[in-house]
Amino acid sequence: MKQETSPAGLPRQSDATRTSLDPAQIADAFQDNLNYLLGRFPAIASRNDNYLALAYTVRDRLLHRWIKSAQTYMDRQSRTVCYLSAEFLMGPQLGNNLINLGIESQVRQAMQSLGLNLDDLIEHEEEPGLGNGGLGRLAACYLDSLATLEVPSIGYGIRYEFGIFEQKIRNGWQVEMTDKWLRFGHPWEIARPEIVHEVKFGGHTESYEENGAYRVRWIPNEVVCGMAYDMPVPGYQVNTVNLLRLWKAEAAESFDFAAFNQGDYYRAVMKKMSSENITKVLYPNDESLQGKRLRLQQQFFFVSCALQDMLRLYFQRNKRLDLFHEKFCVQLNDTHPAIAVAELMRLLVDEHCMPWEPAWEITRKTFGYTNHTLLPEALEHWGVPLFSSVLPRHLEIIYEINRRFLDEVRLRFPGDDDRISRMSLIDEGGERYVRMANLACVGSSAINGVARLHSDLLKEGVLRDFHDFSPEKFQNKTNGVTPRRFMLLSNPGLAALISRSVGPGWVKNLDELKNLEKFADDAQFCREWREVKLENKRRLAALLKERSGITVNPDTLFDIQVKRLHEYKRQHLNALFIITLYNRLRHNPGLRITPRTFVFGGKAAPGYHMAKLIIKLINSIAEVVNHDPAVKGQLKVAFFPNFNVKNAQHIYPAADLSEQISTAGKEASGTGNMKFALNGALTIGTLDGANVEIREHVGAENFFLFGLTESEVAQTKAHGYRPWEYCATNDELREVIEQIRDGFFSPDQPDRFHPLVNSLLQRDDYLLFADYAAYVACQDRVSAAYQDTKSWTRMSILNVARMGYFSSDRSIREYCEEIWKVQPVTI
Ligand code: NBG
Repeated sequence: MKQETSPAGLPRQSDATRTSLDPAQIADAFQDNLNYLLGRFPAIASRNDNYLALAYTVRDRLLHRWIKSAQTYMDRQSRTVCYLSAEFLMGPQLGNNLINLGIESQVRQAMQSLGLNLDDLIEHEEEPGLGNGGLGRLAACYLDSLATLEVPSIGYGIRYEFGIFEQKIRNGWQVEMTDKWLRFGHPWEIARPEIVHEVKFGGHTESYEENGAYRVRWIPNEVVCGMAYDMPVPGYQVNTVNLLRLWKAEAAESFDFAAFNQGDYYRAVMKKMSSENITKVLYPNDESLQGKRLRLQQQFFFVSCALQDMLRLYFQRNKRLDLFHEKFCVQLNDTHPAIAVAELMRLLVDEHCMPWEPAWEITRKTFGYTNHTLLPEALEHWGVPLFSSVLPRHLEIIYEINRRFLDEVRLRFPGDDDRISRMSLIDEGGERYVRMANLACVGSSAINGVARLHSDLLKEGVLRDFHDFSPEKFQNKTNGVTPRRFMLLSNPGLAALISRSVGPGWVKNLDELKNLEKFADDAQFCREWREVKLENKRRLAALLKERSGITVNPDTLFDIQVKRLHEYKRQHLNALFIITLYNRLRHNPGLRITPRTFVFGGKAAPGYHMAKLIIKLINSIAEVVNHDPAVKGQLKVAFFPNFNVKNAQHIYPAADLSEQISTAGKEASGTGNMKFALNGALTIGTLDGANVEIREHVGAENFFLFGLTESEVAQTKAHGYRPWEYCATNDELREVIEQIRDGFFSPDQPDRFHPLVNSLLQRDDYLLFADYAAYVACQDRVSAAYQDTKSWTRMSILNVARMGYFSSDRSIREYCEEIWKVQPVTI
């Protein structure tokens, strides 16, 4: 990479130590940071000290590109994408930043010269777990692609003090520990005490007249400050470094001076503490948000900070607000930031005195909304009493948006009262609720789902009325993942083999993987392909041993399901199959099967009892199966604790088989499915989410498909689904269910799994029983296919070769062209 000139205004002398990419100078800079930033010297430096010294050294090398990017965007007044998301699962930063800067080998050399091992330091980093799962990780992949495609963009989110809990497994049960990611300092963020916005809460509103116009002022009863913390987001081998700006809540010092001056010092301090609660902790998903005032406060808090920040940036170069939507486009990552629609209206109308109509025009043109779920229970709504007590002015604004909107609906669909009540921003059937998805739809100019099937189902289902009303707003943007983190960084062996064979261009242009097809029958290449996989499996085996105490054999088929625990994802269907295999082995002592290692990983929401019981079931099966000599080493089950981005990077590269077995119509897209396939795993899956498109791309003959389709699921339910009948007519299934019911896997408490068994026998909401026979038959096909090493390797290569479409670069390019209308800006 060429050495850049220093951005104007920075002292030249210090540039070399802070920017040089020469190994000797990197080593000097490292020593400098160890001494002067950390106050340490080599003989006593801990691994954390060394990690921090290196992180600061690398950060310096990002900073001048960062400054240059910001300066360029300001000078050119570039149109900027603002990605609003309550979650960003960024993963560890050091390794990724080295790769994107293209300085890994120089830094490795520098560390070597100091007697340090780079991989050790990379492995030391704990990640900021500021998200639950796919939605937060998607936001992080998208930031990587935006920077790599040189698109001016800012991610706006929340700097939770405690991210997603850390999962421990004790006695087979999930135990949650607080995540203290800030404990040892976070070198990748820069605090911006001078970038602070005030956010109001509660109180009441008053109307007044000004120059003959009707105006409203909001008199809050609480004011909290949002302070910016910035993280640099470098693109891959470009000079662009974009910004992730996370907000932390702080007390507005001046606000409670009244209490303080009266000598009520304690009340003033209490107030400070309660303000700071707003960004204390991330809410785990899959838990009812009913009545969670703090969650609504979080959402409004970060959205208000973000919009005020955009206005601040806008006014640095513009005088009049009417071009705001030309300079900023704002994407709502699910409904969590949907309150932004009302907040932008408030800022424009109340604070900047703009008339309603042009303000509404700007607002609608500014926003796009991405829906990430079809599960009705996940659609956010807030009780009107709670909402009005937190955001009284926004409720008025929403009523006004709604009044005008429903007038339009009435004009188009006269007399259709049912439609009107369905489309209303307020649910009036019984207790009244504000419907956030409806607000997001009405306030956006584009609405998209995250896989083709999901986008189609949105139009036919949850968002049908909005599609009828404005079909032109609806689009699909199939998810993608970044090949930098999920191939180059996490699977260096595979990445090197691919680059040796087809050149390094695939990292930025993933369609070039297509060129691998011609190697699918090349014996030498296939051998190397298998060696890479085996080596990855060995490494995972070592890690599993360390984390779970379980010994697994890398020569067996690694069958992996890692993702959040949820009944719709059907980890328990996988468990039923394991027991089926186990029973076959028990009943037939001479039986030889394709030896398998089943690996699970994933967190259950702390309040989701059934999901936690499924974790206990998996571990209980492991306990029995792993110790039964009858299986003769042909079956192992392991639960990898604390699935997160860092662990994921060790897991995907080691998989032979990827389990994507959700009930059709439930998984919006899935992105783990893409990460597995890009690392050479074959998929066993249903026609759900992005599986449908993955199968089309890799070819039906290279994908293990089973199960009911979405419409068959709907039909089965419509005809009165009777799960117990499936159990009665399938001997293997019946035996499995009876074992679980009778305490075979829980001798210490035989009725432990009754809640699970009863829910399956009586309701089986996710149709495990209906899909069981097809799943087992498909798994038998997998076992047979794995026996033919040559053909399996070929399928694995073809999977990778044909997965180029699922790069987040492709997704982001589509968003840029079809929704955001933004152009790249070269730095
Ligand atoms: C999740 C879906 C996944 C999808 C990710 C990213 C939420 C609300 N949705 O299927 O369940 O891959 O979003 O789009 O977390």
